[in-house]
Amino acid sequence: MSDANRPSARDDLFASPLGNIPRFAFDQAVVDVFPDMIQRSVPGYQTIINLCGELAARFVQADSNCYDLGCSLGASSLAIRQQIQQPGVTIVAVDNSAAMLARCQTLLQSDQAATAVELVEADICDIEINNASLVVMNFTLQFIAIEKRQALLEKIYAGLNPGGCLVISEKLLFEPESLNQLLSELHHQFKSAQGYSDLEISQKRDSLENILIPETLETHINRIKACGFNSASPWFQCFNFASLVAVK
Ligand code: GEK
Repeated sequence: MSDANRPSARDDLFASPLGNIPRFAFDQAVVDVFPDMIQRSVPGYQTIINLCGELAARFVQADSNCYDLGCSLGASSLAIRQQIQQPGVTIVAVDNSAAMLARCQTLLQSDQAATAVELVEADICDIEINNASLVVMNFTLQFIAIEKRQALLEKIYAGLNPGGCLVISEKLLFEPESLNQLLSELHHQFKSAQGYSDLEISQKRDSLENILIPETLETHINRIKACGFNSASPWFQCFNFASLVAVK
């Protein structure tokens, strides 16, 4: 387990009654508890991060770039970095939260792996992607406005080299609503088992309303294919969280 996902200060940001629930933001308070928050909120998070390393070992080409879009504290970048044997590779880790990147920089400095990591503070919709052999977007697309998602995926497809790999991990929406309700309740049970109270779960949900916008698996796969990928498939799912892989 890398430092970026080693349990941190305990996430109790939503533990007390908040009255007016603030809109969720990736600010310093979230940074301080982020590893604990994401591991106790996203079922399968660590499995997905580890798999990104496995995919890096398989797909990363010499003298190419890997992109970690919405890198937060760099957990995916570190997992990838530890598996790269090829020379001339740069991992470009992008996030638009200055607080996340400042902590990410510190964590990267304590990692000894040889591959270069370039941290970029930017909106992932505004960056260039080129000469990519691996693009990882773990739980980030869900924070991008729906109308910008197609263009972002098209840019990624254009920037990937032939044989390059895209990983997208997301919270999912289900149809019909009864199925969505079931999977949401199972996720709620998961969070309860991780020690979150009903109040914490409901205040966090309200805080993320209209900020984290999930879509169905079918919508994701159709979009990925519409960008030019021949195929895409979930390789992991637990309740309403899944990770998809597509190869150019
Ligand atoms: C991990 N991948 O640990 N441009 C750049 N960054 C953004 C944007 C944007 N438009 N919108 C949100 N972010 C990580 C976890 S967290 C997921 C990713 C979560 C960033 C935001 O600042 C945050 O750091 C990250 O995307 C989402 O594997 O907290 O649920």
